[in-house]
Amino acid sequence: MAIATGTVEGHRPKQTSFEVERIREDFPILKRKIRGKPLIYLDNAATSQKPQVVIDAITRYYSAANANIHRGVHYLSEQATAAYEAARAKVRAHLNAREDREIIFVRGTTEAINLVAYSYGRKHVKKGDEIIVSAMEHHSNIVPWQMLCEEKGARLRVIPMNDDGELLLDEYEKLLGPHTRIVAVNHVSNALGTVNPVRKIIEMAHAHGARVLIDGAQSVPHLPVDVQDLDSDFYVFSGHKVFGPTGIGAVYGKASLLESMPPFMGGGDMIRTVTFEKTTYNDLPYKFEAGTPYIAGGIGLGTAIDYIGQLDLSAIAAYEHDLLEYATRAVSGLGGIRIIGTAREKASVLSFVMDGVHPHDIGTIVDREGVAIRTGHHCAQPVMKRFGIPATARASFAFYNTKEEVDALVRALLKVREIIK
Ligand code: 7TS
Repeated sequence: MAIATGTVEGHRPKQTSFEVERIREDFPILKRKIRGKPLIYLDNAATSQKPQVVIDAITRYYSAANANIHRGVHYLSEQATAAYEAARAKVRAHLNAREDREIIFVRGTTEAINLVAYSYGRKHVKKGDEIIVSAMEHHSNIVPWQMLCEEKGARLRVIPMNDDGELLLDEYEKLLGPHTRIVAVNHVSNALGTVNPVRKIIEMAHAHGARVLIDGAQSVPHLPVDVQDLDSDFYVFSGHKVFGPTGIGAVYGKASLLESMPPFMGGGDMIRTVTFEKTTYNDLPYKFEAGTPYIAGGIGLGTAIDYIGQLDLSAIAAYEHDLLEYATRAVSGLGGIRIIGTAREKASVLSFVMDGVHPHDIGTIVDREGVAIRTGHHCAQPVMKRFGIPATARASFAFYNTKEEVDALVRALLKVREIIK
């Protein structure tokens, strides 16, 4: 039953090419007008829009199958449990994890990193140990590690980057040593768009016996991810950036590591037995899922994964690459613009500053033209500091964006120039 599985099977056959106009039909919000102009949504790194099938799956769940999971023996509860667990299986398959129990549902990337830092980190990191992050991390992949270091008397070390926004792997090699416990790096930078060589980063960490967490918030929406091929110890992402709902995301962790870790939060569902003397914990993944989870969110995420699964992902990657190149050429062509993040390997992010114009003014003026971009530090203040700027304007793309929309951005930027001379 569609309610139970939240599937888009039967929705349409797997696509073998990529037709953007057809794809756009799936996203109702793209028909909206903003101040009388068509919405041009270029803030996909912050959150992506949702296809109708995802919206429908959530509505159908609440209209016809709402019940608490893992507890009831009644029909609805069994149906809701089956749908939620089917979503977990979809996430497992999408990341090519070995087992469903290696997928833990959380609120999103931020909670995912906090879970690993709190549980794995507090158990394994001791005074004098070192945790390595990179110079281009989102605050969510800095602050939890910093808190852990403060608590344990450990040290946070940082992989530097060059002026193009590429990590310096020879410097990384020098940071690695007997004290390194954890390396935490993003796969794709939200502020620069850099695609990091995470396979190599993981291999180098493992050679020193360190564990690796990859922040996949910006990669899962754009690249195929295979956690077994990467040999990643932990890989985390947010549902809302992969065309699913907000408030749901996942931690992938190798079963052997998750087994050895203490729970993150205590409460219902994560226990096997409770007495006032002693509590024993549930099996994976439930040990890490205390309390009633976001059931509709999990089901919605499963549907989002089905949705991207029936698209031609290699055609999409090529399309997005082409769109980014087109946008980079068009925006740099305006003059007086500096692109922040010029790595050889990039995905779907165009950050820039304009001579004499504060990024916030760029954002406000282009918004009047119906163009939604993000301005600010993008929760990556150390990146701004590294490039000696307070903020950037950032256009970030998804597969439903078009060259015409890039042209509209360029026209809006010309307006900025007209207004602020
Ligand atoms: N890591 C990266 C690389 C991110 O881009 C983000 C969100 C997060 C972690 C946190 O994800 P959350 O879902 O838990 O909030 N990035 C952005 C952004 O670039 N603009 O808004 C949110």
